[in-house]
Amino acid sequence: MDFTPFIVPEKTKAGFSFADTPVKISYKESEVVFYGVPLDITTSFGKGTARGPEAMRTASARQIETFVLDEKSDIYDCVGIFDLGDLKVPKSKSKKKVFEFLDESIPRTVSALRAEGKIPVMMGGEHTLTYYQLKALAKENPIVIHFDAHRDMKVEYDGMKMCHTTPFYHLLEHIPGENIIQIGIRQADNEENETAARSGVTTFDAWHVNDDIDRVLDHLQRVTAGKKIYISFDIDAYDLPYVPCTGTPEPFGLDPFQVLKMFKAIPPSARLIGMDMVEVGLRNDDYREGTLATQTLYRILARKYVKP
Ligand SMILES: [Mn+2]
Repeated sequence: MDFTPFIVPEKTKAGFSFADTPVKISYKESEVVFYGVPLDITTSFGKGTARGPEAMRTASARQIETFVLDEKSDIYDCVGIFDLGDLKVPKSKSKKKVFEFLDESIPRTVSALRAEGKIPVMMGGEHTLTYYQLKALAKENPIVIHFDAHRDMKVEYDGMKMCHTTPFYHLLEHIPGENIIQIGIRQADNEENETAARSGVTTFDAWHVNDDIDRVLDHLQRVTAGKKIYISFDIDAYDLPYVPCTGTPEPFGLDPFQVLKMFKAIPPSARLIGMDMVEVGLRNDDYREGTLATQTLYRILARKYVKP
């Protein structure tokens, strides 16, 4: 594993590893490997997601117990967590140069982690980043569970092919639409809806979840049994009052109990091969989103499908 493209957690803005503990576990002992990408160059409305990794590291290291009360177990008894730190994204004015760097460094990191049997967890940063991580995992043929208020399936936006509203359109070149489940959707344009329908993407919009969650749970249980899975979680899948810092919050969203039910519907026979938590913001020392993002990640990490 090449550690050089990363700033070690102690030298990041937070100054801590994710879920920091007094006795650190080594990379070798770990099963789940976190890394941050503090990228915020194409977001169109609210800024602040460059501080997402900082929000999650600080909340997890300083505020949140590693004991997960509803699981009656410590997160470290569930999985070994190691944090690589933040990817050193070049400070270039050219978005093209930055994306070329990401397109090379993220797949290389993810492939190296998978070759060593690790589960990569990316802390964003804007949702654009999911494209680079998930593209590298496409050959493992995962079922992709995408929690978001938005489809992120625009062909381009503001003249940009790669940006925070387009990753899932471009991922359709690498992942069959039939293997993608979008949950919590409540904003998209008609073209995105048509792209999703034409590609065979399964959609449970926020009203589906609110009106009949059992149907969603049945589906998740059925299609993920015995399969490799990837979870992409945009924090704005949660309802607007839960997410005071993210760039594009939306009403009619999910609540944490609904999200937990969905994580629990995925059976132990599924196997997580990677995940990301993106669009988390930090403003005015408001760690509510960092806390919610961390607690969401803990609820996934406590599940049996997180064993390598
Ligand atoms: Mn979103």
